[in-house]
Amino acid sequence: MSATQAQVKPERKRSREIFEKAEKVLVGGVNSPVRAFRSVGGEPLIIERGSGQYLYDADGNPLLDYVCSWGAMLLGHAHPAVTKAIAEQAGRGTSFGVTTELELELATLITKAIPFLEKVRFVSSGTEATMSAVRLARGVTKRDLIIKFEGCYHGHADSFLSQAGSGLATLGIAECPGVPQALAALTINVPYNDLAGVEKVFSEQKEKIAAVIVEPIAANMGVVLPKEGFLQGLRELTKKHGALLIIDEVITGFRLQNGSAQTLLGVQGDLTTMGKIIGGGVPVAAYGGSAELMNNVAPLGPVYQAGTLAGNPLAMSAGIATLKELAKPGIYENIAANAKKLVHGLKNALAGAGIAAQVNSIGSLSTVFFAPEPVADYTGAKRSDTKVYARYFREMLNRGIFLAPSQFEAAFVSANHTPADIDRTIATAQEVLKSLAA
Ligand code: HOZ
Repeated sequence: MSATQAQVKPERKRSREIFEKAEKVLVGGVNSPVRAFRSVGGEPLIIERGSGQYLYDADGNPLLDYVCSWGAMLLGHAHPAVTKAIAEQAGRGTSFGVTTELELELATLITKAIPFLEKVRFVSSGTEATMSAVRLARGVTKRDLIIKFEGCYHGHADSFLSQAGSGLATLGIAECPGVPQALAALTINVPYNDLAGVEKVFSEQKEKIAAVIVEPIAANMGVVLPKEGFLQGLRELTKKHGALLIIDEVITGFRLQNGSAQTLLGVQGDLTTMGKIIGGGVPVAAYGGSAELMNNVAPLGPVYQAGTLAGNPLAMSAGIATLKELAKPGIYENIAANAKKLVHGLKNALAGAGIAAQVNSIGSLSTVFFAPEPVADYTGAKRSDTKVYARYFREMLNRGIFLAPSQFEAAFVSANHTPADIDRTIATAQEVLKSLAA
């Protein structure tokens, strides 16, 4: 029996009991559908605590975590500096509903790292950030239509719930009931990487398009990279037609380097949305852009947006501690080296098992698609064999490795994952993939 086989099927009696009780009082036993493991099967996890790169379930089983709270925990769980900052702030008060210097500090860290963001507004979730950015774009351009891309996910605001990635892709919800038809009609979907498709929409709709919203690296249909020239083409088309370009960096902000993915990819949006990492695991998100644009937001302008807990001091403290850690030399290089080793190992493991698959990746983000052809858009992502992904997920989980519980999400490597963790993951994947191919 190998080392990885020895850990097969850990006992999760207490977790099961908690989940069964949770199902009675929480919808589906969860507070976000992706946690319900519906597309991969098996029992949803109940987590008791996290430390570094590990989660520990309610039965005490350790899990090497590649979900990292859907990307928020780039520094791993319970990072000492982040924990200390939160604890100290908790002792001073958790919410005032009035401005603190902490908001200035986090805004300064963000605008210094991403100089084309002159002003930001903090909100509490990625959904709020993208929804507010679209409202601002509509308010400024006095136009109603938006273009988004199939398989991209920008949170759960009404405008974004058609042909969306993440949980909607996972559950196969193409159009969401409850979104008024009149509102849904204002969102035009185009395949990711299809610049000609965007051009066509602009030529048909001329001056009606307020904004194009895009993930600079799609990570909610699994990881899909932008083709060369795609983002630059969006930049040119939006400029030419007087629309705004909203770059949704809720996943990519501060992920690939200490700042924006836009800088790496050679594009600059009019508005940028961020979340996850900038809150260090506490609810923080933001949208920002030039002062000229952002000054249209209330109280300086008429585009209204507000929140009792926006800029919350606990959340700001966690964000500040996180961004200070991320500014230290070598962090991103280390994460990227481990992530590269993982991707290389997974490709070899897939080839060794004789499984035709694609491993899309950049920096700490990656997805294994069980598809023989390259995946460059949502149609390609949906060609992946999700039943095989589900078995792969379950067998890895049985061996203590927690991957995204859906084909249409990314795996995240954190600053805590070590070369030894990566070696163990690859060895486990080799074993699992061989068994899947058998
Ligand atoms: N925001 C994440 C996107 N992949 C999913 C988290 C959730 O829906 O709970």
